[in-house]
Formats: sequence, C-alpha cells, structure tokens
Amino acid sequence: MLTIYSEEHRYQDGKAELIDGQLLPPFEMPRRAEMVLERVRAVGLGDILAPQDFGLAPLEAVHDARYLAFLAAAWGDWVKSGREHDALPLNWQIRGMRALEPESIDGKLSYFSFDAGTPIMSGTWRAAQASANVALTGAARVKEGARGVFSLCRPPGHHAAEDYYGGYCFLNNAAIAAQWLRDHGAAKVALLDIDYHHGNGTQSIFYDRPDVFFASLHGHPKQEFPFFLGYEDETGEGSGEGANANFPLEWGTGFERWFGALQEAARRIRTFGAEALVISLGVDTYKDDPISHFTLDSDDYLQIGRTIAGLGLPTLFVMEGGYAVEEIGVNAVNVLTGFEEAS
Ligand code: OKP
Ligand code: ZN
Repeated sequence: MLTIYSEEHRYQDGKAELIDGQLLPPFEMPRRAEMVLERVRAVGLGDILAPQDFGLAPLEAVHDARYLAFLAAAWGDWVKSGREHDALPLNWQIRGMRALEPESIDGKLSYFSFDAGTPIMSGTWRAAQASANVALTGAARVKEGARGVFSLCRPPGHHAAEDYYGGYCFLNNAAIAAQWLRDHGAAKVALLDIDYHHGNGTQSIFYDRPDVFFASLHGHPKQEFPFFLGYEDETGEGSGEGANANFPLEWGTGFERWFGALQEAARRIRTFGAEALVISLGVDTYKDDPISHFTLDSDDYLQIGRTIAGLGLPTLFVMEGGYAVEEIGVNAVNVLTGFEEAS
C-alpha cells in the first residue's frame, strides 16, 4: 500500500493545550506521525510519497472562505497584537449571545473555534495545508484505481467543521478528500470514522447531503469530548436524512462490543452503495491511550482492517488520532496490513 507523507506536519508543534484544568504539553505532537512512518517502513508497507500541492480550491469546496482567511492570517494577527507564544481562545458565544465575527484577533479565535486544546502557532497554517494535501494526493491515487492508499495526515481533521477548528483539527482532511472524490467522478462516497472521538466536523459538513454517507463509532457524547454532537438520533437532515449514522459507545467498551458496531456500520455502508470509501483512522480506541476510555488491543486492529477490506471499495485511509505514542505505529499499520491481507 502506498503511503503519502509530508514532513511539514512538524510546523504544528504547540507548547501547551488546556486539558484537565491544566496547561500541559500537547498530546497531539510531531512524534506521533514519525512513529507511524517508522512502522510503515519497518513492515515494508510500500512506497512513501510526498504530497502534491492542490491549492486552495479543494479546501474552499468544504470550508467557509472567511474561516480559511482567518486561519491564514491568525498567527500574523496574533503577533501584531503583541504576543509571541501560542494562540489559544478563552471564551465562546453560548445560548442567547450574538454569533457575530469580532474584529480583534482574540475575538476571532473564539468565533472560529470550539475548544482551548488546539494551539495556533507560526507554522499551523502551513502544517494544516500540508496535511490536507496529503489527503488529497491519496484521494487522487484512489481515483486512479488504487485499491487502498494511506494518507499519513497530521494535524488531524475530523473535528474541524465548515467554519471552526478544535480538537487538534484545523482543516477536515477526510472531508476534503471525500468531496474531491465526489468532484472527480465518484457519485457516492462513504466516510467511516473509527477514531475514539466523534467526527463532529465531518458529520456537520455532510449532514444535509445524500451523496456522502457518514458513519462514526465513538465515545458517547454524554461522557466524552466533543460532548455536543454524536448521538444516535442524529440521522441527517433534508435530502441528507438517513445518510448519517452514529454509534456512541460508553466508557469501558471493549473490542467485542466495538466490533459489533463496526459490523452494523459496514452493513449500512453496503446498503448505501458508495463508489469509494474514506476511513478516518484514529487508533485512540487503544487500551492504553492516555486520553480515551476504550480497551482495544493491538491485534484487534488487524481484524478492523480485514473488515474494512470486506466492503470491497477503493479505500483511502486518513490518519486522525491516537496518543499512545509508543504503540501508535503498530496499531495504525495493523489496520492497513489487515486490509491488504484481506483485499
Ligand atoms: C482529537 B482526535 C480529554 C480531553 C480531550 C481534545 C481531544 C481531541 C481529540 N479529556 N481534548 O479526535 O483524536
Ligand atoms: Zn480522537
């Protein structure tokens, strides 16, 4: 299997995220991607290719233009306002407040975000664009007929919506790739999100769309970040009704229960009848993940890969989360080798 990788992910290297009431070194760190790459090499998964630059158009097909302008200018505006450390928002508009874009950079950070765990620094925009290009380059290979391609994206993307960032995500790499596949000949695309966290951004981007099916297995929003989306009764709206499927699972969920949900999601994808499949591949479902509460083990990821292969679709794997850094390579690449075995 071909892997797409860019070293430019290293430009996203925050000093701190707000977590558990503390400013701590970010869990989402450059070493994550390096460990996955190292494992791709160690098992001889296949060639490793640098991304092409697809420019702004495929980003604009998913994200709001004002949001992209904000991301491109945020660090410069922050520095102009006299700060030189990472930029974090502090407060948000909530029930009864006005959803108007403020003029100042502090106001804009709040307006275009949903958490304080996602630092913006000098290289954020560059790293986020490289990550989207990694996904797009993979999508182009899938369109050309590859059975499976691995886009080793970092920073991740599935929490980023049309016009907001958060959860370590700025550009929604998987959504950008899925939309690109739609715009280049695939009539229907399915997106399966197996990261531990709900793919709120991806769901929200495609919620009213009948041509992109979204399924997500994740920590139940009554217990788990991002808390305010990911319930079972979110099934799509308008002509997208029926094209969204959430499988919220409680803390402590082990592989047996998780795999039951995967099989149900796979059944739904078969019924939908997609021409291509995009996987949001997070391995933070792992038992020793430091911020998650499922108990999957490394061998389980092989079976996940085999099951995904069983769908028989041209498949793009887009890297999302996974914070047990020592095991992230083994776990992520197990999905890919399981897929190859069964293809
Ligand atoms: C990004 B991805 C946990 C706090 C979580 C943000 C997590 C973002 C996960 N107590 N903070 O979905 O892996
Ligand atoms: Zn996650």
